[in-house]
Amino acid sequence: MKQSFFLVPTMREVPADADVVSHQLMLRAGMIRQVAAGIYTYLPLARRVIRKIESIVREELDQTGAQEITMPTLHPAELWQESGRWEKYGDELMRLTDRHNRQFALGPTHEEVITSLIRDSINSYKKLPLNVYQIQSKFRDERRPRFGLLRGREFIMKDAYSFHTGGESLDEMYKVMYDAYSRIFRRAGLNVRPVIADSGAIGGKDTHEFMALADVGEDTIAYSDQSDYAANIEMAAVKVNYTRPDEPLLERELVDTGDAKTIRAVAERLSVQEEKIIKSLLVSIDDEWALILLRGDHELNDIKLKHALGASDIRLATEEEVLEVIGTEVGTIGPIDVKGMKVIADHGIKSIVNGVCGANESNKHFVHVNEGRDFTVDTYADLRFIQEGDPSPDGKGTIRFAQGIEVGQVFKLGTVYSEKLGATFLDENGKSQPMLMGCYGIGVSRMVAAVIEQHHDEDGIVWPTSVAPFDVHVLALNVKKEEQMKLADSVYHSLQQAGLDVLLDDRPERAGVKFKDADLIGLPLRVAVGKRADEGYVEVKVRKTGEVIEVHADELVPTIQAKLQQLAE
Ligand code: 9G3
Repeated sequence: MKQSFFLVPTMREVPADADVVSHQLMLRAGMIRQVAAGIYTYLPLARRVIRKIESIVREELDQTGAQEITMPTLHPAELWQESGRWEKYGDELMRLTDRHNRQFALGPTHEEVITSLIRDSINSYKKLPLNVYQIQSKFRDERRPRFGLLRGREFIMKDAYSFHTGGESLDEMYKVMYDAYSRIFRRAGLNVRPVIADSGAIGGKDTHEFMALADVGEDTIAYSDQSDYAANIEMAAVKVNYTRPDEPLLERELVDTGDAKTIRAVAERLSVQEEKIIKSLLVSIDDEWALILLRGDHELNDIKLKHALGASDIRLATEEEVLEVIGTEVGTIGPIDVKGMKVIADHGIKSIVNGVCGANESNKHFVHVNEGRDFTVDTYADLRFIQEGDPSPDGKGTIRFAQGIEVGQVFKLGTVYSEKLGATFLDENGKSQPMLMGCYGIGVSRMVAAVIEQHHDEDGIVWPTSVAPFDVHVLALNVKKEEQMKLADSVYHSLQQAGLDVLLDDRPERAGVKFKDADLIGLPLRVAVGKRADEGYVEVKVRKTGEVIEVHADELVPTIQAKLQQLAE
């Protein structure tokens, strides 16, 4: 491809509204241009990277026996009404009406479409298991689209759906997909950790997310420093055996704490450790009030609370509700003599002796408070967020945190959709059963940004060879010099003859501009044809290592092939 014709509008300046490196570099390297918030045009360089990622995905999925289809992005509302998700998903589901005033959704995911297709085309156990996938645009009206392709409103996803007669078959498929994902991300040059994840609103149980480690990642991963345990922070279990210090129980006292409302303020006011304070939260759990107790230095993990109680709707009480229900302001509520509600405590409370808690009276706290004597807990559960330094739940090593970009997820859906949409099969005994389902997603366009987050330096992108938009960047440093242009052309053609993708910078620009653009675009190898063209010598630079060597044009192809091979290892 000759750059003088190629649509790659590079930019020198860093765009103001791009906050993360991958977004900045994709704009500056002329890979994308925004049309509207969270909506982008993929220019040729980005299109080439996506095509390489898609072919890795297709290779790995096709060899598992998954079958590629393409489902529509326009979904009739009826399907989403049948599954009950038309109402459930509010503003995030993009909706429109057609000329006959019929309602449609722009597909954020395709459980409804695929399940209705399978319901109408499969009904015998003999035809299962089945795994179908597509690579298709998705639409989700994110409240705050940001970070370029990392969180867009229209994006490319590979989504697969599998159908099974029973759990064993689903478990097998889950592992097959899990392993295929590990291969896909490794081949794409991504450093990815599979983590135990929360199945969220889509139901189903086993779920793993594949996290590309990156500081800009929005998800926090809790991982062990001595095993392969890793979990999304929301799901990381806390396995700590709390022991109550064997101090003598002191007489409970009511003390004035003035306007101290936060844990820190109360700790300072009473000169006690935060670990000795009983944090009390008034929470509505499926419209019933409950008092949640946590140690002062711990935070409530509402996902764990929801799972622990099998609740579907959890929310913190507002200030007004606290005043109305308990009769005092937030920050002075506590479990002593609290009426008409359950007291649910995180295990961490067991480590408190002679602790502090709100007195359910304005500006007052109790000190020397002890569970059992002064208040009782109805239910203990693991309710807190895991913290760095906690022991790993698998008993090996200590928990550390890392940020990750979710680039893939695998779910066991169970029969959540097949029951709602009537996807049943006749088993060996001719009995009708709902199919078990799994679903598996990869953020294809998000992967482009994740690769850049993991592969860049101060000069620009450093593409792994497996997904680079081209293999080699040939620069004719001075297109006015006939011998340089001639040699650049012949080098360009001999590399293409060798089956390589080559970008030839034949623009009438200064050498400095060409070098900067080459570093920005980040192709794995750069061949500069300059002053020594008349002796037949060119300069090869390895983008990743900065290594520069002078090579005679006659040796160039084998040298380039050897370098590409080395980089791919
Ligand atoms: C919606 C909207 C947003 C959504 C969903 C539905 C996320 C939704 C979860 C999934 C689960 C898997 C198949 C491929 C892999 C992921 N955001 N999810 O269901 F209506 Cl507006 O998409 N689906």
